[in-house]
Amino acid sequence: MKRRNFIQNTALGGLGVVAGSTAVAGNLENTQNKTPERASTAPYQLPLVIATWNVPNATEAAYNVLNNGGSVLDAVEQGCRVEEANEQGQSVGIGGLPDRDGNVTLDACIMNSEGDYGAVVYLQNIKHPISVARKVMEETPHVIMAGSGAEKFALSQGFERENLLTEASEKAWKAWLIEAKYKPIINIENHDTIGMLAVDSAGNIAGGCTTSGLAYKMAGRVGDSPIIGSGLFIDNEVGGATATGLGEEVLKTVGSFLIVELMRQGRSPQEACEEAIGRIVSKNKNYKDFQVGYIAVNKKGEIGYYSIHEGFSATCYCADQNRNYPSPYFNKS
Ligand code: SD4
Repeated sequence: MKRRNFIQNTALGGLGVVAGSTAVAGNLENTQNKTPERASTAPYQLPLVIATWNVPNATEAAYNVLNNGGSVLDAVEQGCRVEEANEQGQSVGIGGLPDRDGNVTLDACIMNSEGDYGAVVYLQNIKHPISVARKVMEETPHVIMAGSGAEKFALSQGFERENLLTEASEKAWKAWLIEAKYKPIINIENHDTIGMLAVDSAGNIAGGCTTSGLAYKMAGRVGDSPIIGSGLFIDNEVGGATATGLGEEVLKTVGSFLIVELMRQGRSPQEACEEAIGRIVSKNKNYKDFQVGYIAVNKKGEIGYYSIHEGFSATCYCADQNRNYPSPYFNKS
């Protein structure tokens, strides 16, 4: 299903708020009936890579790094770079849809197995924010750099300045300007922000998350993706989680940290993702208007993925198979 259709279908649905673990479990069952292509809930053999949306080239690049003896950190960086460089992807890196003033502004973060973290927010003119985030982590005493300072730092590290607004994205923005509806449009294509988690054969975990954020956002807006604990969190003793969708809702519930902490308390990655989505929908009667999707992995190689609405998917390079799985979801109406 194209994500544009997904949004329309969502808007047409008459929804009632359903909260609580029984309702969530029931919905998962229904989804499984509709979508037999479900990843195993049993632990996968390590190494593995899992990412948000249908991004087989990215998971393959990451898996190849692991297979060649590279680190989990290199794996997620290389995987994320594939989507950042893909001009067709209109929600990450070059080709990303701009804010409503026509500026492409990028957010990204990366976290290693030692608990170190680096991020850039509101970065312009640099195609690979995930790599700049890594430089922030490794080459500075800071964890987050923003805007023109982040750009200046990137240039000092040898990154090149380039125009990230492609013809296609400029055209889409100009069409949007005709009505210029203030409301952010999410889920406007069939893949989006990439959040990626990698686990090596020793069980070490790293993650990355990179996005151009919501299309036509207000200038200056920053989402969840670069914020530790919201768009991404890794605890090498437990597991990792990452998010996609309406960042404001992920931020308000500190979703990725929540998932990791739930796994620490004994929940499976699947149960933890469902609980984190349950936390959002039970607090927000407008959940029919936005999408959030989570993926998670634990140290044993169990994976989980769950979203509010149909249309989200996860790509897993697990057990030597690189496959995309439609996500089970909460809203069935
Ligand atoms: C944000 N979470 O900036 C990102 C956007 C996204 O699917 O993931 N869209 O809020």
